[in-house]
Amino acid sequence: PKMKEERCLQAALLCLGVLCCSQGLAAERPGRARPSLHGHRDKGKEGQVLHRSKRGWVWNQFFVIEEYTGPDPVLVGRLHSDIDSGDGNIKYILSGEGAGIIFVIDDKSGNIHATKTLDREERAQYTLTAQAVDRNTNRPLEPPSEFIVKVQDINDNPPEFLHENYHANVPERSNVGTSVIQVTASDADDPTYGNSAKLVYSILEGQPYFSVEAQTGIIRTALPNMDREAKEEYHVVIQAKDMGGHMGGLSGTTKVTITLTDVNDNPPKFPQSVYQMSVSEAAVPGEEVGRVKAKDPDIGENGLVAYSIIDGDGMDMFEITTDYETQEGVVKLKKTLDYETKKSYSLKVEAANVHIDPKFISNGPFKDTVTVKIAVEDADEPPVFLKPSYIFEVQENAASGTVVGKVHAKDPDAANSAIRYSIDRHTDLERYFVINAEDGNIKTIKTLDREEMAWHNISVFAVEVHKQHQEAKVPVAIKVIDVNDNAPKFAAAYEAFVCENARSNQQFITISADDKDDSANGPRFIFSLPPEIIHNPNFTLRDNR
Ligand SMILES: *[C@@H]1O[C@H](CO)[C@@H](O)[C@H](O)[C@H]1NC(C)=O
Ligand SMILES: CC(=O)N[C@H]1CO[C@H](CO)[C@@H](O)[C@@H]1O
Ligand SMILES: [Ca+2]
Repeated sequence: PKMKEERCLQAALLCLGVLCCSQGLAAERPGRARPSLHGHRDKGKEGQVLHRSKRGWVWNQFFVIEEYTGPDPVLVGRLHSDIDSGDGNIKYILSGEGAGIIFVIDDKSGNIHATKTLDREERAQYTLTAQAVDRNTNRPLEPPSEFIVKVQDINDNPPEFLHENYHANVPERSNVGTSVIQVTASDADDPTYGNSAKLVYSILEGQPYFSVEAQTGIIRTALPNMDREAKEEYHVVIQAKDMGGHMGGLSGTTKVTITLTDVNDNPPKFPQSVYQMSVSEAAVPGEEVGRVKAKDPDIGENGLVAYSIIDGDGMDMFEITTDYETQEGVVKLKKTLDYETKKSYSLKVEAANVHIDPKFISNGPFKDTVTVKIAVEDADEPPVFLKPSYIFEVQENAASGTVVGKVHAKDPDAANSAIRYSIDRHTDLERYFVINAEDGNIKTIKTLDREEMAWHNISVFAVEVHKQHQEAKVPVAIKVIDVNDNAPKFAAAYEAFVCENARSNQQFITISADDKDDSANGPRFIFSLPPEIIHNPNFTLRDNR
């Protein structure tokens, strides 16, 4: 009831003024302070009087409070003509927007009532026409006049944010006061009247990390050095309150999820100071030896790490590459190792961020180093011949059992196991040779004929006594040295003819010979006539040397 009383009083104060003139209508806009006021105060109902003066109708605006829910229709105002003497001869007629439906007029008293609750946010004003006619003749007594009923705002709408939820990003470690996002609320109430739509923003949740500007709704960072690696997401609740934020105002809230985005504020760090790795001396170059990983809590390119070997006695033997998928440094073998030569290596490996933000250079250096110790493991290696190949010589026709030469192989492993030799039988099908399994001496077991086979190219195996799968093979070329064991032979059986009375010294045949032995034991040949014709004066032989 108290509230109702206040509203009625408010309505009563919103009255209508009238000025007069002799002819026609004069309009005046008195605003909220009215120069002439005829307030009629009936019991419990208030209204305004639209007055007729000698100068005709002067209208003003009627005001009716919105959302009025009293028991009786609310009195909007009252039409009154100066020529109305109160005898009931004048009839007031209302037409226009809402006439007869929302607004009804008592045609005798001129009182206008609103029959329905009005909502300013739905419709803020109605244009109506007032007319005064003679009740008996219906003759207009005044020219019709338009007037407006304005629906007076009350604060019946809370502020509403444009979005129920907002999402925003701001880089971690931003300076205090960095703008994050602007949230905006709207209020359906009349922004031109009172404070019903005057909004003030405040932060309900999210302090001390963020703040909001009361007038603009701009959210800013409020704490220095916020660290994404410590906390990435913040839930902020912003309130908008009307009535300028004062008590009794209506409010609305919105949730803002703020995510800190990453900056490169953390250097990579190895979790340990030494890595131990091992690799077999049998490993081939390019083989992976092991991996190291420096941890970087940053993400994306801020966490990218590249690895390099910056020092150590293994710089020539090993290399490191970066596996960008796993962010690991991959140590690989560059050259073949030999356990018997060097049993361990040491590397100094550096991990460095690829992208460095100059703003955070003081958090650096953005790199770290670690020692990688690599042990070379002894591999079970096959025997090794002292030479990659052997060439021996043996005279043809030499007695079976003649020594051709000696091969020698060694087990390179620390175990240095004993070696056994054998001839690859596929390379000595005729079995010209044998080898002493223990000392590697090769001997003939047949006489050799250079003219039949000048080279015997065979292969010799060496195996470890206890690990027969560890086998090596070496080529052994045996050259058969020539012995002059072949007489020259005439190339053909010669037959020659010579005419009688041939001249003396006439050449009538040339003969030649060849020899199976090699050049040292072959030509030049010496030709001579056999003794039985050596004294025959009729023929001579000349050596064509
Ligand atoms: C055997 O080896 C020697 C020396 O490597 C080579 O000159 C010769 O041509 C080889 N003979 C055969 C039949 O392979
Ligand atoms: C030894 C020999 O046969 N000599 C002969 C050489 O030629 C003359 C003339 O034809 C002969 O009379 C020889 O007997
Ligand atoms: Ca980093």
